[in-house]
Amino acid sequence: MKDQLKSIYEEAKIKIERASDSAELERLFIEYLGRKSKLTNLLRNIKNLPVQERGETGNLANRIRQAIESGIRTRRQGLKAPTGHKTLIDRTLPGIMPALGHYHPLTKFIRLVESIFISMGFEVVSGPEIELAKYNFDLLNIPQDHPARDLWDTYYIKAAQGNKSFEQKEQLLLRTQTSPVQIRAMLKRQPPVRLIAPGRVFRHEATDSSHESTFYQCEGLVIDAGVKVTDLIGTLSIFLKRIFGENVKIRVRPEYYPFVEPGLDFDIRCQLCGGQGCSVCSQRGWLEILGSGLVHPVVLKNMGVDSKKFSGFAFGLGLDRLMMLSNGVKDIRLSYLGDLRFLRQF
Ligand code: FA5
Repeated sequence: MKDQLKSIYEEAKIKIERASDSAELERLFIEYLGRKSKLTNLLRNIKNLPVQERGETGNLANRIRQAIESGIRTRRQGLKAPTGHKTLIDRTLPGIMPALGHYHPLTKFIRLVESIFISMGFEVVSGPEIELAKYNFDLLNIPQDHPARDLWDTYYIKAAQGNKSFEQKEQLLLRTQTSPVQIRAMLKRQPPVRLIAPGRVFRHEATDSSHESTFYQCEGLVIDAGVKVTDLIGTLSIFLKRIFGENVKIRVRPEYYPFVEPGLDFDIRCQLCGGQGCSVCSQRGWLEILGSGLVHPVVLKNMGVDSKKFSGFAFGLGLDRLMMLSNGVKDIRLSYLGDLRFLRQF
């Protein structure tokens, strides 16, 4: 609809510039702003758009309506102005509308995810992308030299040789997951806690249609008295239904993560191939979208939480994959190419 709106504006602008008398302008007024005009028709249809598109499209339509109206008004005055002297600048021409940008599809999707969790009583927190190994691994129950570190292909950061201004005392890395935010957040909080932490993560991985080396995750953490696996499954099922609708097909299966016990992976029926199998779901018909589980007692202790009084669940959503499934995007890499032909579709 945005493209239609823009082309109506471009067409009207040219016709208004070329109008030779007031009668022609009156006719253009009816053609572009009248009750039966294409623009008014589009304005009426905005209510049928998906909720997340309505605001932005409505805003654009109203701005175009105002620009056409003011173009006709300015031109009318120009036609009435006394003639007889030449000017180098034609002040009666309608202004040029600046190109309108919009948020990246991932940004829009992250805001949608945040709004759903906020409506369930979660707070939104953030953590650093350059992280200390102790938060990314050690305090998450992954000691140095433990084979579980191999689950994540990590970019480590070394101080430049001979750089005296930067003395590296602790091991730095680009965080491989948003899980370290769990620990950082709990250093300043006491249960009960309900939080999410969306953000960028980095892995030294070969890319394909569902894997990137830089991508977005959203961590979730709930700690309270008596939190159970059923609370975890219930919360995430509500979230996924809010994104994909009531009929979404979810599959929960056991998985190992050192910082939870038990650990669970959530898969979603691939919305791109309807479960038939495609390159995005590696011909499986299901796509893994998140890891989760009940917070391990060792991690609760590292957070300063008494595991005899409290329990909790945590999860890490793959935001890129969810955005792809929700928008029918067939390759994760499209999000990071900066190709306007892709971006303009959102
Ligand atoms: C983790 O990163 C765990 N921190 C998740 C977790 C949090 C488990 C809390 C338990 C408790 P994993 O490596 O599976 O797990 O990544 C989580 C999600 O990120 C995956 O389900 C997937 O949707 C997404 N993901 C993983 N690797 C990539 C990648 N290379 N490109 C795009 N998305 C990815």
